[in-house]
This record gives sequence, C-alpha cells and structure tokens, in this order.
Amino acid sequence: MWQLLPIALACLTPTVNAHGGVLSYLINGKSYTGWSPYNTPTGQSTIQRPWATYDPITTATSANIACNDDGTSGAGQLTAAGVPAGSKITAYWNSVWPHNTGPMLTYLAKCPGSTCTGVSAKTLQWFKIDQAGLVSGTVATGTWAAGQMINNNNSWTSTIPASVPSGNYLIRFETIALHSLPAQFYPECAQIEITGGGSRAPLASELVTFPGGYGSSDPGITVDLYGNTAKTMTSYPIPGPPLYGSGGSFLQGNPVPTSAPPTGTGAPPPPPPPPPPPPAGTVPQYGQCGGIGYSGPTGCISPYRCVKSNDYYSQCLA
Ligand SMILES: *[C@@H]1O[C@H](CO)[C@@H](O)[C@H](O)[C@H]1NC(C)=O
Ligand SMILES: [Cu+2]
Repeated sequence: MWQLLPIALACLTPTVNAHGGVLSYLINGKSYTGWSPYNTPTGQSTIQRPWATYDPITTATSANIACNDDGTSGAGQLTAAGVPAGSKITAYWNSVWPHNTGPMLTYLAKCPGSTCTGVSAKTLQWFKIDQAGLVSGTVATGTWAAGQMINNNNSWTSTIPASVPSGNYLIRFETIALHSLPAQFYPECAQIEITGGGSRAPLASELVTFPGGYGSSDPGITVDLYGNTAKTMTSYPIPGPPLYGSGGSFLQGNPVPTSAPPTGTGAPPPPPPPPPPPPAGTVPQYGQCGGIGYSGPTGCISPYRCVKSNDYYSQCLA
C-alpha cells in the first residue's frame, strides 16, 4: 500500500477519470471507435489494440509500455485498411484530458507479415513520426504539447510521412504527463494498413523497441517541473529516438564535421578531441546545448557541462 500511495495522491483530482487513454480515431476522414477497457473483451471488434486500464504506466521500462497492455491483438481485431501515406490520423483522448504538462509522441512499427493481427507489439521496432514537447515558456510555467492537445478537443493529429513504405503497421499515440514523478505514460496502439507509401525505411538509429525506447533516468522523463532549474529552463528533451527522417537528412548532405574519418578505411576512427572548457553560459540543466541542426546557445549555466547524447542532441548535465 505504501508504494501505491504517492501515485494515488499525485493524480487525485475532483473528477473520477483522472486518467484515461485514446478512445477513438479519425483516420483520413473516417471515424473509428476504439477499445473499451472497462467493457468485457467478448465481442469487441476495433482497430485499436486491447488495453486494460485508465491508470498510467509509471515505469519507463514497463513490459506494458508499447501499447498499454501485454502486446497482443484482440480476438476480433480489425485493421484500418487503405490508409494512404501522407494522410492525417487523429487520436482522441477522454474528455477533458486532465494533464496539461508533457510531450505528445506518435510512433509507427511495421509488422513483418501481411497483417499485424497476432503480432506482439513487444517484438516490433518503432520509429517516431511526430513529437512535440515544451511549446513556449519555461518548463515551470510554459505551454506544453499536452496542453495543446486538451485545447484541440483532447486530440492530437499526426501525418503519416509520405516516404514511409507501404505495409501493415501499428500506430502508437502517446502522451506523457509530467505533473508528478514518476512520469505517467499513456500509450495506446491501433492497426493500420498504409498504402501508396514511399521507399524511405527507418534507419537503425531511428528504431527502438518498447520496452527499450525509454530509460528511467532519461532527462525528459525525470524532469522536475517544480524545482528552481525549471523556472529558467526553456528547452525540454523529448524522450525516445530521433525523429524519423532526421537521420536521413544528415545522410543526404547536411554538413559533416570535417574531422570525420573517411568511411571504410578499416582503421578505427581517432578519438574525438576533448571538449573545450565550457564558457559560462545560459542553458539550464537538461537544456539542449548542441547537436546537428541546433543553432541555439551552447554554454551551460554553472556548474553544468554540455554532454553529447547523440549526433542530434547535447544537453547540460551535472
Ligand atoms: C471532439 O472529439 C469528439 C471525440 O471525443 C468527437 O466526437 C467530436 O467530433 C470532436 N469535435 C470536433 C469539433 O472535432
Ligand atoms: Cu491521471
């Protein structure tokens, strides 16, 4: 009981449904009702994967983090057929969604065969097609994508990239609520068949498994909205892999560091030069201070140092 208490208190609100999930979809103009977690599974036939509870997932590495369930399809599982690449998909959360601080994220995972039915979500590799985090202001008092979701009829719309190859996919919509720690994950999945797609498969660097895509100490998951740092922190590191396509633009000719070794030489690349001592900067702890495509300030406030997470993201850490 003692372990449950903080979670229960953190989400106590005057309404009964302090939590929830994705209840329906609008896909390329067509409405689809989702799974009803509090009805009997018997007879339910939806494009959405079954899910069990309105309660949040509070462990980043939870076995249920893929689709808020054990990863299996329903007995009457359906698929939204003929969804053209490039079309829009809207996911509707229950109204009124109670958590307005946190990011919105949308992922796809391709199923190996001719259908996703019967395929465990845990066996798939996911790539992120849409993300939004802190929209404006500071981490302490700013506007978040989750707030935009609420203002937009408790819904989030993502576009299937036209370059995604045709095939059968799970689409995973997620909001992460940061009003209390541990962070609360609300992911649900649906089955779609993408048609008329392109030829740009996700790169290995863009793919993650769930569980696996998030770590319990990821800065975007452990961020404290109420600490002093949050009052001046104006950038927020969205969890998960780099966005689909971001690696591709790198390969297609964005500037490569001139010190990059030629590929295919067999010799191991020389170690990167040690970073210069950081200037006294303006970027707060966990804020972004570097990465391909980033053009903002690069100096961390004392005593934090700019640490590379990947080619696209460096952040200020202790
Ligand atoms: C708002 O969302 C509900 C589903 O929760 C949907 O039925 C309704 O059509 C939406 N309204 C608008 C104006 O899009
Ligand atoms: Cu809640």
